[in-house]
Amino acid sequence: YSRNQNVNHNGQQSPIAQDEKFAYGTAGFRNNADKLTFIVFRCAYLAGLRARQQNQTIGLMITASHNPACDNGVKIVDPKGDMLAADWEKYATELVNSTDDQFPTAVRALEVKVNKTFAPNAKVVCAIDTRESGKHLMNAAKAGVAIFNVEFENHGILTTPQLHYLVKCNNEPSFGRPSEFGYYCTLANAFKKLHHLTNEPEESNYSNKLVLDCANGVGFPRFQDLLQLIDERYLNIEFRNENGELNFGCGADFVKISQVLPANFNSNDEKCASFDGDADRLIYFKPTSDNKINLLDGDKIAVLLATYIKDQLKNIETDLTFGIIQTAYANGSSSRYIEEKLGVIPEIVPTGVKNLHHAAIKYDIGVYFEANGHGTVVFSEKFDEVIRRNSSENLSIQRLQLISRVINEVVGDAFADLLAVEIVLRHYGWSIEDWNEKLYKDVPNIQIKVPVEDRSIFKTTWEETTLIEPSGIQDLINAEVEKYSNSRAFIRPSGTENIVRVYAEADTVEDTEKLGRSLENIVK
Ligand code: NG1
Ligand code: ZN
Repeated sequence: YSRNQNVNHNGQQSPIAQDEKFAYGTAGFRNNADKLTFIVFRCAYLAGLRARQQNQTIGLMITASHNPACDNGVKIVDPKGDMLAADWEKYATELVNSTDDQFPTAVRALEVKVNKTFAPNAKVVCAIDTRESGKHLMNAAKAGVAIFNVEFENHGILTTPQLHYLVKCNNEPSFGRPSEFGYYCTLANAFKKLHHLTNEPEESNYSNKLVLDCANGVGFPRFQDLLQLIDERYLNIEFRNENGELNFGCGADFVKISQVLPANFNSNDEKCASFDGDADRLIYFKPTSDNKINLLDGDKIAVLLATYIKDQLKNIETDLTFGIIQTAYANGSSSRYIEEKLGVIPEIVPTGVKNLHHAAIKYDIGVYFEANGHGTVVFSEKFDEVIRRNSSENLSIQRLQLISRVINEVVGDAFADLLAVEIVLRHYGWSIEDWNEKLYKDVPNIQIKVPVEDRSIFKTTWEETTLIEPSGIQDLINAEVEKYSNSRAFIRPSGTENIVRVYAEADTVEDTEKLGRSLENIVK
């Protein structure tokens, strides 16, 4: 499992140049699966070391989410089920970037730095998504963890959020049973109880029918497992894109970026939703007659859930703090609505779940969603005290107790978010059109992926909306943005793909497209 002896999942030699560099990005390491064997091995070793340092369970998730099937990736999950601490991301990058000759020395240096006393609770739990390369990489992970004799658990094919949940439950048994079945029971039981406490209005447009695009990924088998515990009376799901090519012409990322129908959908379909390849993202959409769609993305989900929670809070006397976290990719209309109608000033943080999560946990109730459909709601200890441990008959308190259980507060989870959205739609008696029209209307927006040779030359300010390097480019962007009214646009390097992302908003679809394309030409 060295750079020199790197072998891909087909058993072919795939040596990695000693000086090829990799970086632990927004979602760990991602690359063509052929390159990942030695990376997973080294990361697994690091996960073992982290487990010993913490004397707790650490997670290792092998997935490349919405990337094409030929890619794979690996990320480490910290004891609370959240993303790896930043200083350890640095260790990961250093370790992976060392040459074969340097590796043993790098390992020893790290072991000296990290206190690794007796750690009987150290354990690494590992899961893969449905990619062909997964099993081979699982073996590399097992070998990496074995360097330290740390206990290793192979959990097979799981969604990313399921693995995060397992890590958290291993370390905090009071949070839930640390098993796949425990996860299904927690979600399904809370959902069914909340269903009973939800009074659908007499004149309701809600329908429990949903057509679900599984991105040909892990969402299909695992959501079916969950539905074993939820009767069709509650939720009637028709699955599409179950076993074809992963993320190909389908899935949440495809639908969000291209804003067209995914494969195998048509304009007669009513309420539709897409998971991404590892089922941590969820978006909804309604086909329109011209084979396009009305998209209900992470921003729409955030506002829907926030509206419900705020409505319940109105019936309770409490001083719980409430926050909503977004990124620069949030649709301008959603941010304005949150401020004007929900009375909350949304906090804008850099892209990447960990940034949103860290900002959200400062509130008693913190709603965070990326526009791409990744997000959740987190709850504080004070919420536990005031709401969860309150045995009151107050219906709103009971609903908040249950919605906080339906939602997977450990991490953004497409399954949990889907259950929460369905409950809330039923509560208001809304069809997908009602949801789309009654809150706010998106301003036209476009996202373009521009392939570049070296994305590391692009540097932005903290909130990512201004380019600092290469110098001069931001002036060109500003000049373009000024040409259109109510416009906003920025360029930022992706942390997961070798591209820069262009984002633009303007008054009309045509102007948005023009603005986006002009920025694309600037970086090309
Ligand atoms: P990058 O490639 O850094 O933009 C993308 C998403 C993130 C996050 C990660 C991890 C956008 C604009 N970016 O990151 O939000 O989900 O992937 O999957 O959607
Ligand atoms: Zn994902």
